Amino acid sequence: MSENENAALWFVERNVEEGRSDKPAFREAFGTGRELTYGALAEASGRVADALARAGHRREERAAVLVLDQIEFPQVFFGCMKAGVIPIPLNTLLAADVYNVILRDSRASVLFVSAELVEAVRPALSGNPYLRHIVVIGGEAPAIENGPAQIETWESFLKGAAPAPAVEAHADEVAFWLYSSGSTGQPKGVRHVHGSMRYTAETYGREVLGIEENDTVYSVAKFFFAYGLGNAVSFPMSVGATTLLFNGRPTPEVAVGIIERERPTIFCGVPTLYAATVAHLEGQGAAPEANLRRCISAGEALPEEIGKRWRALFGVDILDGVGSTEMLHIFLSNAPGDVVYGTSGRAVPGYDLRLVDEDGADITAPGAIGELLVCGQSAADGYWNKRRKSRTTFEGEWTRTGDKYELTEDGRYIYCGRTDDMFKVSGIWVSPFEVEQALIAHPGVLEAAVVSRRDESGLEKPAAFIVPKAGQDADTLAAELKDFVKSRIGKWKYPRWIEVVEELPKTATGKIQRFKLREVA
Ligand code: 3SK
Repeated sequence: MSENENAALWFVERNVEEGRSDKPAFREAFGTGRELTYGALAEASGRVADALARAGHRREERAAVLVLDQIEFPQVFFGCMKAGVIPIPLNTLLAADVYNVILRDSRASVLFVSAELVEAVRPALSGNPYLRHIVVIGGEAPAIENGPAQIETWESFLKGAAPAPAVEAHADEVAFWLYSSGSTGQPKGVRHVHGSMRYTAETYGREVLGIEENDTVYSVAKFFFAYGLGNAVSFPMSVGATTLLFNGRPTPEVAVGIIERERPTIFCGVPTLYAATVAHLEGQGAAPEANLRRCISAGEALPEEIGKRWRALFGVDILDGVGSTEMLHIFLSNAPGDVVYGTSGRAVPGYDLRLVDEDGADITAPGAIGELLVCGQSAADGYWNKRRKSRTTFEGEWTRTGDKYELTEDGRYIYCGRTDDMFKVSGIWVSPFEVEQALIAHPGVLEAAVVSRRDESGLEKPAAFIVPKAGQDADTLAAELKDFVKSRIGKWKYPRWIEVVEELPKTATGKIQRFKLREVA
C-alpha cells in the first residue's frame, strides 16, 4: 500500500501538521468553557485507539457510539478509526427496543454512551451476546444485570493509554456505519468507506458551501445524522474551522440564542426549525444582529415561503439541498448566488444525476417527472446484511433515491415527493409537497402534510393535516384553506379534507412520515 488513506489522518493529523494544534476544532456553546483543540483531538483520538486495542477490540469490530454532541464524540469517532474499529454513531433519540435491534444487528463489541443516555439504552444492555464492554462518558459506570463483563468510566478507559498511530487503511475500506431507518421500515446499517468523508468535503463542502478556515459552524442536525456529521465534523475539519456544540433540543430560542451570542458564520438547519424560527422572530418583530454568511437546509424540501422570509429577516439566502445517508451528504443543491426557492437546485460538482420512469428508461423532457438516481464516489458500500435491499438501491454506479423530481428547462430539479407518496387525481399526478407548499403559504399555517384518501367513489383525492400557528381559530382556518389552495395551484389539487392536528409524525431527521398519516386518512 502506498499511502495510508485512513480518514483520521486527513481530518485530524493534517490540521496539526499544518500548524493548527492550538486552534479550537470544537467549542461547546453557551459558555460551558469546554473546547477541544486540533492538537488535543489528535492526542486524545490516539489514546482512544490505544485503549481500544488494549481492551481487545480488534480491527473491523464495531463500536456503537451513543454520544451527545459533546467534545468526546470526535475523540471516540476518530479514535475508533485510528484503531481500525468501526464507529457507528447512533441516533440519541431512539427507544430501547430499537437500540436492542441495532446493537444485535451490528454485533458491536463496545458501546460508548453519554451518561445522560444510559437509562434510555439500559434495557438493551442485558443478555447481549456480542457486547463485551461499555464506556460511560461524563458519569458513573452503572451496574447492569446480565450485562457485559466490563463497564467503566471514560477516565478509567483512558487511564494509562498512550497515543497510537492510525492503522493502515485503504480509501475503499469500510470506516464507519450509520443506521438509516428511512421513512418506513427497519433500521439498516449503511457502510461508508474511508474515502467518502473527504469526497463530500471536497465536493459539497468546498464547491457549494465554500467553507473556509476562519468559519464557525453551528449545525442543528446532530453528529449522528449524515447531514450533521458532514456539517459539524468533516466539513469544518477539512479546512481547520471551528464547530459550535449544543447537546440539547434545538428550539427556535436555542437557534436564535446561538446565532446572537456565539456568532456562527455558517448555520445548518432543517425546514421545520427554519419555519418555527421564522414564526418566532416575526412574532418578535425583528431578527437579532448576526454574523451569518451561509445558511443551508436539507432533510426535506424547503418551502419557498420559508426561504424568502428567512432572507427578509437575516439578509442571507438558505441553500436548500438534497442528500441521503446512502450518499453521505448533499448531492443536489442550490448554490450561493444561484438560489431559486421552491427548487432543489442543480447537481453538486462531483455528482451526476438522472431521472428514470417506472421501466427504468431515462426521462429527459423538461416538465416530466421521474425517480432521481445519483452517481458519485461517496455512495455507501452497501447495507449490512441486507443483500436484496443493497442490490435494488445501489445499481452499479447509480444509487436510487426513492424521490420523484421534475427537471426544469434550465436544469434545476423540483421535488415532487417520495416515489410512494405521489398519487393521481383525475389521471394527473399530484405531488403532496406542492399542496403542502400551498397550504404553508397561508399566514395561519405553521406546518402541513398531505396524503391521498379515497372518496365515496373510491377515487384518490388529497387530504391535509395542518398544524396552525399559535392563536389561529382552527375552524375558520380549515374553512379558508380549500379556496386558498385552489387559487394557488389548481382546482383539482385542493385538499378535500382538512384536519387540524397539534403536530405531524416525523422521523428523527425531521421528515414527515406520510405513511403514518395514510394509515389514519
Ligand atoms: O436528508 C437529507 O437531505 C440529507 C442530507 C445530507 C446528508 C444526509 C441526509 C439524510
